[in-house]
Amino acid sequence: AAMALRAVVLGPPGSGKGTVCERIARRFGLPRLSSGRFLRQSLRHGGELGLAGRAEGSLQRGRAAPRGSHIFSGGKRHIPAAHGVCPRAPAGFPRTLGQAEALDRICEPDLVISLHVPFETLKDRLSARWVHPASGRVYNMDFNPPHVHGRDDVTGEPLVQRDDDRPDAVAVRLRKYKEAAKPVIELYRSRGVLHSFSGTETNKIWPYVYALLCSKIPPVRAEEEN
Ligand code: G5P
Ligand code: MG
Repeated sequence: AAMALRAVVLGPPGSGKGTVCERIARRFGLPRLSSGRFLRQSLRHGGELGLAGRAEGSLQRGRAAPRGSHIFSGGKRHIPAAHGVCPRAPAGFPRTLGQAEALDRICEPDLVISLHVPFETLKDRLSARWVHPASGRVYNMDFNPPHVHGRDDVTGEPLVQRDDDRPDAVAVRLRKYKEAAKPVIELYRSRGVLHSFSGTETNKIWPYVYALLCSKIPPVRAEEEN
């Protein structure tokens, strides 16, 4: 349990950050975080993590949250209580150079996984995505459909589509991501911690991610079918 691996998963909207992190968390027993999920939860709970209310409109239009550092200051207070030490496998964070610098002040990531997926694939995936807001569980009508149409597998509660998964919002999100992520990716490349993975299917990317992680940290669970 003293083994500390601070992995970060970066990638455009729909690239499979959440999916990959979920698998990493399950196989390697690492706590998982998602900055996007933090934001959405905090909006739903009236901004108790210290986020400005105006983040909401931005999220729905597909823009990055205003004053991104607030995500972090919110997360910083929240994470240690929930997860012990510091973020071990956050998805979608850091998204800007400022956030990368803020993360360094807490802990420098020793492994950065960057996902590359063609735009057409991203659009198709996101239009088929359904989520269970309370738990953050994510489904896809083609990839991992729920057992009962439109219902969460665990609670049976209704699934919803995210407002920012509309094609116009996806295009805006992708543009923002590219702009902001470039210097972040360069930073990690220059440190020698960046590992990039390209493909149109998470199941084909995953074995490489899994092998990379196995070289750093022992899995707590054997590799199964996916
Ligand atoms: P989020 O929530 O971090 P995004 O836009 O970065 O949002 P998103 O959309 O959640 O990323 P993902 O996590 O990369 O995508 O992808 P996923 O959910 O695992 O997979 C997408 C879909 O494809 C799912 O339905 C999944 O089942 C399916 N899928 C996966 N693999 C395959 C496959 O191989 N085949 C098929 N057919 N399907 C597959 O952040 C939301 C917003 O919050 C703001 C930003 O505005 C962001 O857009 N935000 C921040 N702003 C500032 N700073 C930050 N740090 C911020 N973090 C978030
Ligand atoms: Mg996600």
